[in-house]
Amino acid sequence: MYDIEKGYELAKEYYAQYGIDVDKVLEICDKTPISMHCWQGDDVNGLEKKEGGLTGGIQTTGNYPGAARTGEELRADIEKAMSYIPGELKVNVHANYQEADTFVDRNEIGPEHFEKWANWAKEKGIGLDFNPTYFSHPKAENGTLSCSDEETRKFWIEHGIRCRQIGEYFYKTTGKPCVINHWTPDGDKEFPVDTLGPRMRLKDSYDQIFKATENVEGVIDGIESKVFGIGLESFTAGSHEFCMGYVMKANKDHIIMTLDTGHYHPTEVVSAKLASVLTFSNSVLLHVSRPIRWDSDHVVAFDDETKSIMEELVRMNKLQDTYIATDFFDASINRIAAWVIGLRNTRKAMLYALLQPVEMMKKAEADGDVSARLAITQEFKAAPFALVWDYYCQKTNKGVGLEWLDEVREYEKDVLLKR
Ligand code: RNT
Ligand code: ZN
Repeated sequence: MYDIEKGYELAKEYYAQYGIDVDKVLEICDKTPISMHCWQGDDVNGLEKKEGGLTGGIQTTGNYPGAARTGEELRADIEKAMSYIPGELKVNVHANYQEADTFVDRNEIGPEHFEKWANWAKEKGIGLDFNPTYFSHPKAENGTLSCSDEETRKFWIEHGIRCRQIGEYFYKTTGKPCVINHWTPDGDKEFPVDTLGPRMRLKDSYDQIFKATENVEGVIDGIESKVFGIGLESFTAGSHEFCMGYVMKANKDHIIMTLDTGHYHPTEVVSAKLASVLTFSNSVLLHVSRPIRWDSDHVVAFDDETKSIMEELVRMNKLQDTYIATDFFDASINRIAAWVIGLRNTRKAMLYALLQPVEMMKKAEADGDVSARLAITQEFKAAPFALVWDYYCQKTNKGVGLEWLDEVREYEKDVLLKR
């Protein structure tokens, strides 16, 4: 290993030339929470005692061995991954990760079925986020919150209500606000004749869920849109316009938009949407993912779009008002490595964005000096950022460079392959 301290000192000098205080940047980066999704660990299968696989127009591909089969295994894997991810983390649980002794249906779940998660999080001093599961269930086959069958719709409304109550339980147990993401796959393979009816029902369902739980505390609600799902290619009830309309009309601080990086047409990017949404809303929930040609949910990369999103948040001074969560599921590689790579890349992009002379760039722009603006933004693409990243990983004891990889391989041999 090279002299990391020495590298850091040099990098500090480099950044100081531009008025950047690297120690301060590291503090901000370290304290900004990222919510780590639990579902990478078992390919979104969940822990319910029931048959039936993943539905809802999402898909994991690959059959790498070692997926977690129980809550204990999943939490152990999450802890293992967390030991290589610097910065504050929360864990994001889905409703189908309930741990009742026998099967409890979605309209009957309650805090008692999530005690193991809550106690574990409390013990570790981390916050929990939550998600209703409006998929992988026989009653979700013809839609959920937008379903024309009133009995079915009622079932799912009850599920949403219970999820907000569980969110409050997480808040009360951990002392940290619980961010709930509401996503329904509801849609159609073919073009429906009635496109308004499902939306009116979806709106009414959300209204009912929020009305019935208006007194819950410590919960923030993201409404997630999507362009299409597999088998639901022609129509999505919860489209971008629908969700944006819902959030803006609700005009409540706790109801915000969820922007998933895989949920738009291939040439659209979330980074370009943030400022417009934040003009009308104080906050936003991000699902950081990596779409390859479609919403494929590849492991987050240290790519241009992830960096652009973080740059936007830093430049708008909105990093602290944004809930950042990851959402990917790759079953073709070691699942712990998937978490570590994806979460480290998300954090890395945040640090990269923070290590830029934003005031200097803004001044150039305000002065109309467009040449300087371009020169500065380009210069920083090759700044000695990796020296700061390595130091940060060392300081937080999360493994420098590829150190974590051998340890994850050991864990695979000792634990995962024995499952
Ligand atoms: C699906 C959405 C949603 C899910 C999770 C598992 O397209 O992105 O957020 O990935 O609920
Ligand atoms: Zn998502």
